[in-house]
Amino acid sequence: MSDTASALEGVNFVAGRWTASRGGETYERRNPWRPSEVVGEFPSSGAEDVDAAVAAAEAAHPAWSSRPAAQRGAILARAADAIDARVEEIAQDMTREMGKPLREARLEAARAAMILRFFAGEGWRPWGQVYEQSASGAMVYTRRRSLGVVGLITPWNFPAAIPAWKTAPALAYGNTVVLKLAQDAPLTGLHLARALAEADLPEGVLNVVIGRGSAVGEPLIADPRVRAVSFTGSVPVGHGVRDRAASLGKRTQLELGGHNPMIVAADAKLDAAVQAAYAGAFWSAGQKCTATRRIYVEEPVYDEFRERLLARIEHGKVGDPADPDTEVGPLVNQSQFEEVLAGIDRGREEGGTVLTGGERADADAYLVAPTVFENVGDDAYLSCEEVFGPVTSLYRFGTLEEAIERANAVRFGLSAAVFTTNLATATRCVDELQAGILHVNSQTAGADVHVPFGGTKASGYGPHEQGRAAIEFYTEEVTVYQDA
Ligand code: UN1
Repeated sequence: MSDTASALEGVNFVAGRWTASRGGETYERRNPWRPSEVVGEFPSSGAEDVDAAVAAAEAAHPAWSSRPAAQRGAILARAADAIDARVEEIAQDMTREMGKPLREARLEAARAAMILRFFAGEGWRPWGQVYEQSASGAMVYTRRRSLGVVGLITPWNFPAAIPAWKTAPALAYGNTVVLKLAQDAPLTGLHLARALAEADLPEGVLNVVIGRGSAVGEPLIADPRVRAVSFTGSVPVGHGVRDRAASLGKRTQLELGGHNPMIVAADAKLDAAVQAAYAGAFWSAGQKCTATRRIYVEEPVYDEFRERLLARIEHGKVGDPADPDTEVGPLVNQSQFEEVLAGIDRGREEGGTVLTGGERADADAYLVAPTVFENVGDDAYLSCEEVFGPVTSLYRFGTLEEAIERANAVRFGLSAAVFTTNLATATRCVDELQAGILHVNSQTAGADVHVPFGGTKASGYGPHEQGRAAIEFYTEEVTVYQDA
């Protein structure tokens, strides 16, 4: 069905074929650690490619959706095996194309296999509920149906996990897919398509189109054959996607930014809190929508926490992401790098004090040293807006009530963490913190594959992703009154 030998050679995947874009245009992707190194040439696709991909997906839908769900699941399970067999290769490609440190890239590649495996199991789980009709006692039941063709628009920061966690449920529940991969990390996503192709996914069930948002995303959203759009990325782009898709009557799901707080109570285990702050703020160079952007520390332990966090930063390994010991690597590209440096400058201009970092850390790479601010005002830019890099701020607090109020005082609500050994403190935070994902004594980032993932407030829109929650977005529910 497909020529897997060419699967990773910088091509789209349309109707079961690895193919250049129709217009033949390409772009070069460079390694953010050594920007002179070209990782590969990829298609700069356009509306014609989207049209062909959507046509293939639409043609494939009737047969795919009528296949027994367990058989669809079996294909996902085989694709999971194919990914597991290549975790190292996928991780190396991810590191080269978008700079995620290898130690995290390996975990993420393995997580893509876990996601496929979870959704493979959905083929065996219930699709509806049985009731009695009130008047007659005859049966009335619900069942779910696939939507048809779904459009998935994925970011570069989790280039294995996010394409997997949108594609796997879409396919498991019987939809066919057009997946737009991020220009900054197409190779990792092609590995997912390759694994599914090797698992004998019928042609047209998954189609991958690589290119710019305006050239690929827009026609994909506008295409009348596309029933639903799931998007992960920035707030302004996401709102544009939602407004356009909603005006066309489409189902929409957005996973957007965050400005995630961590509260450290005076009774917390400080070493664990410091480790979680470091990991949450700096791993993946802070390029996670779940990264820790604000750390509120209770007055009696503030100085001690600050000292230990700075010591942890001293010992953290920053640099070449291909070195398996590296914890903090480069930012993904020059414009993100410039934006992060501009955010740091703005933090300084508005009165913030840089305790460490705050500057370029390598002559070639888009590397910014882990940066910690203090004395940042609650209304300052850094306290309110997402700077997508290794930048976090420390704040002192007096009472828990005050900490929760300040933690909630942003428009985002993705994740939040509290460190405490006091059950009442933990419970109050769980009750009152405005976030879709709450952590008691663990870092703000991270997502298990089998539980819902998604934010509140400006961080998300539509049903949550992952776990069984994904069925809400990728299916529609029908109610059947069945009389004899
Ligand atoms: C995680 O914290 O492991 O783009 C997942 C993001 C989120 C996913 C975070 N949608 O950063």
